[in-house]
Amino acid sequence: MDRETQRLAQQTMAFVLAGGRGSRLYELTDRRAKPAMYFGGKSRIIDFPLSNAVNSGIRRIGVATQYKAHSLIRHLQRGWSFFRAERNESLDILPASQQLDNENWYKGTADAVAQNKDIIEGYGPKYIVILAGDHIYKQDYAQMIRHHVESGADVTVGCIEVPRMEATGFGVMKVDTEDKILDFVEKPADPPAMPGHPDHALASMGIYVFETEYMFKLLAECAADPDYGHDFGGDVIPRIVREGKAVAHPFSRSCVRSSMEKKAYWRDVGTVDAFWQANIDLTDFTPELDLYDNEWPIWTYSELTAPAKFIHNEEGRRGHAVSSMVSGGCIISGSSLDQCLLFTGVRTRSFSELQGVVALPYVEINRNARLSNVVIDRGVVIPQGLVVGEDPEEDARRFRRTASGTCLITQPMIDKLDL
Ligand code: ADQ
Ligand code: ADP
Repeated sequence: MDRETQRLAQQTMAFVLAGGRGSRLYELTDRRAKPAMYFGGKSRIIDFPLSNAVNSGIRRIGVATQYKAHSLIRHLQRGWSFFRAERNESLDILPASQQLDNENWYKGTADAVAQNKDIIEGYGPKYIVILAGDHIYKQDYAQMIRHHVESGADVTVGCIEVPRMEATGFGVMKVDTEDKILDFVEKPADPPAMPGHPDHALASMGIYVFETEYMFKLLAECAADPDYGHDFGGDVIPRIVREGKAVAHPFSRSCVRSSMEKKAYWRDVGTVDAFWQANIDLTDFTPELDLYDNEWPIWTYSELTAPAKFIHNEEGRRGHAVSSMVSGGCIISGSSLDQCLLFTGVRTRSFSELQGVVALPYVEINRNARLSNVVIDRGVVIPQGLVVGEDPEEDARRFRRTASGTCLITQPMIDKLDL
């Protein structure tokens, strides 16, 4: 990174929106916010935008929390407390309920920023980059801030090409040859295609760069509108597109790739299927996302654990795993694992056979279990002999089974089984 780009990052505050529930993860986000959801064996989703910010040279970060924020806040306190005031660094956790002058929770993403005006302005950042706390990707925000400054835009919106029919859940834009946004529609039922690419649409990643002063002036103007919905995608960005200069920043311009990664990687792991798939994909021979890239580390809090251990049981049955990722503190005893991803402290006991299992921390899998294509919530105890993945109807009765056949297993579902 050259000095000028570095300087821009130093003048920037990152504001991470981490208040959303992520309702399509069902029971996985009943008690925790989506940004606190686990990913990749050691991390939580929010570690990705936060690591991107730190690796981009941004040293001031605010995280707006709202929905079920307890485990998210605990994670931030344990893993993200290395910021030092004397080096002009800070990470502020900004829960909605703590704003004294307003008894409401954040009314939307733009309101989450507006309600923290004093705190943000107190740090005096020239630029602000607004981030969502719920996507998996590696991006150098400093490059995006530089693009913003060079183009003279009022706002710069991170964007990515997605299959057109998947774009119904995004803000979708039309741009000119200079990347100026000509039109922006939030979550269109029939997303407009990209010129020359009838099957693709240009979607907003929900990442925005502004000059701080301009943004607060604009948010105050928006608040005067009786129809204001307090949302960046729904209100603020369309208004700038109409009245000012909004520029699209293609993700490919600032995504970070290791020598192993062939394509730019960006995932919304917002459904049980997408979550299972993205985690299982990490076990591929050459995965699309390289978590072993020391040049762009994903910082996190991880418990101190003993190394993972693989043992024969007393009957001489080997505990072994192939094409799998096994975190610290796991003990694989006399069981076989193929294409599995185990988070910290998982125990698997003799004669269990696991294929395509994503087990969150401290799951216990007892003897003779046979599981395939499952996500198991933290701390669940799988009873002896449980079979999942062989009888779709039975699975659908007992667990949350998706249309493509992945089962989500939680402790209350296990407790209800008649075994
Ligand atoms: P959505 O996916 O609908 O669209 P939204 O619900 O606005 O996203 O949430 C964006 C981020 O803000 C998420 O990280 C969420 O956790 C957080 N959040 C939501 N409500 C919050 C609140 N009240 N307080 C604090 N944080 C909150 C947006 C844009 C689209 C864009 C997609 C990309 O509106 O244009 O395409 O993101 O995913
Ligand atoms: P994490 O996201 O770290 O896995 P947990 O799943 O342990 O967190 O818990 C998420 C949230 O739910 C925390 O606020 C925790 O205190 C709360 N919690 C955990 N277990 C229970 C329970 N059995 N009943 C009610 N709340 C719980």
